[in-house]
Order: sequence, then structure tokens, then C-alpha cells
Amino acid sequence: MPNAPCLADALARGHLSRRTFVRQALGAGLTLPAIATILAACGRDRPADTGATAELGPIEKELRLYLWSDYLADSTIPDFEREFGVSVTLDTYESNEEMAAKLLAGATGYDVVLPSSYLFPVLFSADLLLPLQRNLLTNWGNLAPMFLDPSWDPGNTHSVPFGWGTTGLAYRRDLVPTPPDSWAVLFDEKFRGKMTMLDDLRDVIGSFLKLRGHSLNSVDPAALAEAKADAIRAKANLKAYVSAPVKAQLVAGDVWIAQLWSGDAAQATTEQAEIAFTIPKEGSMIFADAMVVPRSAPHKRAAHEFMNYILRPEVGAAIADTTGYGTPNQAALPLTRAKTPYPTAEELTRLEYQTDLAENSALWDRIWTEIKAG
Ligand code: N2P
Repeated sequence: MPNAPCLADALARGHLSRRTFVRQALGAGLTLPAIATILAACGRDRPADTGATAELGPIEKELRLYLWSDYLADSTIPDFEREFGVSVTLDTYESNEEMAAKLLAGATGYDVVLPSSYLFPVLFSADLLLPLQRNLLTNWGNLAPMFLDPSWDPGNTHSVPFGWGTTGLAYRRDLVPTPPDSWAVLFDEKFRGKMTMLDDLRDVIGSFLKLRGHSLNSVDPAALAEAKADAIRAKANLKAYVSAPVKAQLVAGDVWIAQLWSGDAAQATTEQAEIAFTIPKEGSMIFADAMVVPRSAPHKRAAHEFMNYILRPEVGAAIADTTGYGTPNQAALPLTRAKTPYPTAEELTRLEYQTDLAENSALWDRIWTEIKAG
């Protein structure tokens, strides 16, 4: 097993490609924040910093998107292609960690990516993000004030707010006699084999931290040890750790209770009206996902045009209606069917944003590995 300093040295000397470094470093147990820091320090192979402040040329003919799955309306891409004469490709991911590992390994070719807020420190420290040209984002004024100047990207210099949502429990009203109101339902053997949790370490460990009254960003070893024990206890009742694909299993009735993101739960409800969604009384996570442009993006002008297009009220409304997620676009909100209101101050006391765990990611990663193996 290669050790981390040797890997970093090999990277700095140019004996190791960025991709191989990241693969081996992950294998050697390094965390994403640690890998990002080493990449920034070694600086090798960093994509040329083109267009950060330079005037961007005319719109390119192509655009490559790398986004969360099920996060656009059916019309979003075809309408953009038609109007702008751009051919769009879309790759999707199921977790921030999956996406970050790919970007840190040097995946180039993507023009727009959609991380959640807690990932920004990692992406910034690896120097992966292009400063945006606000003059090209003429629809910027449509955004609601609560999404402006966030702590993870002060002044929104490198990101455009896209959507927000919460993590809770989706359940089948017709199959679960009493609506679950606590994360503790995951311990209930009555539902053994009929429950799932997200394949997402921040959501799984975070919800058991909330269950015991802790912050979902806790790095306290005792709190984390308890969350691990709880997660392993619940795991005995789980059918699987699964994220967006659980929708079909809820609709089919193979899963009765699923830890799920609010919008994906709403999408499932449009296919099966007996699916409901609740935020457990102990509290839960709220997330905000925002569009960024990697410095290496080959089509920077098209990326800006696409983000500006997403900021149109009718485009944002169609996305919110299809995905069930909240829109940060306040001009879009009245056009949506659901009109999902922004969380109130009272609701925010029960909801918590995930933050970067920095060097404590190692502890979380180890616990997640142990839960999965346990
Ligand atoms: C989209 C899920 C995005 C939610 N299917 C996680 N930030």
C-alpha cells in the first residue's frame, strides 16, 4: 500500500499523473479535503487557467454537463439546444463524493457541475473553480436574497444557486400504519427489509447524530461512536443503502420507508399518491446545490449562457415542478405549481446545513467504511 507522503512526492516530481494519484490516495485512505490540499500544494497538472478574467469569446457549439441525477425538467436541455444552437451532453452522479473524486482526479471536459454547499471548501482548496463573469449572468437579479452571499461562496463569485431541499423520510401511507416522526423508526424490526437509507455518508451518519440531539456536522468522537452504533443497529433492518433509484422501489411497494431527499420523494409521489414525506422531529439536513464551472471547462461561454438560462423564471419553474426541489429563483416561485416556500427562521432551527469536515473527514470516512462493513 503506497503511503501518502510518497504519493505526494511522486505527484510533485511529475512521476505520477493526477488521476493515478487520486486513485491511489483514496485507496490509501486519504480524505477528499486532504487530497485537495495536496493537489493544490503540488500544483502539477493543474488545468491551464484560461478565461478566469479574460473576455470570453462567442458561444461554443457544445456543452457538457455533470449534474445530480433527476435534477432537470424534460424540456430544459432540448429547449436550450434549440435556442442556442448548442449540442449538450449530460452525465449524472449520485453523491458529492463520487463527483468530487472524479473532478479531483482531473476529469476535464465538464463545463457545468452542481456540488452541494459543504463541498465548496474542497473544490476551492484544489483550485478547481473558475471565477464567474457576472456580466454574462443577466438574470442574476431573479435570485432570492437568502441564497446570495452564502458562507461557502462569499459574494457568489464562483457559483450560481440552483436548488435546495431537505433530507427526511419518504413512506407509504397505505403500508405504514402510523406515520413515522422520528429517525428511530429505522430501528423498528416490524419494517425489516422494507426500509432503506441514502447511499450517502453525510446523510446517514448525520441523521443518527440528529437523533441523539447532536449537530449533523459533529466531529466529537463519542457522538460519532454512538451514531455508528445506531447506524449499524438500523442497518440490520435495511434493504439497502440507495439514493435516487429508491423512487421506483417505493412506487412498486418493495420499500415502505426510505430516507430520501425532499424532491426525489416528491417525484415518487407523482407516480404513487400514497407516498408521503416527513422531516423527523429531531431535525434534519437542508442543502443548497449550486452550479460551478471548472477552470478546465472547454466551453466556458456556453456554460455561462446555460447558467443564465437556468435563471430564467420559466426555466427555473419547470425544473422545480419536475424535480420537486425548491428553487432559489424568486421570480420563478409564483410560476411553480407547488410554490414551495423558503424555510422560515423557525424551520431553520430544526434544519441544519452540512459543512465541510476538513481533517475530520478521515474520522467520518472510517466510520462510514465500518458501518458498511458492519
Ligand atoms: C437530486 C438529488 C440532489 C440532492 N436527485 C442532494 N443534494
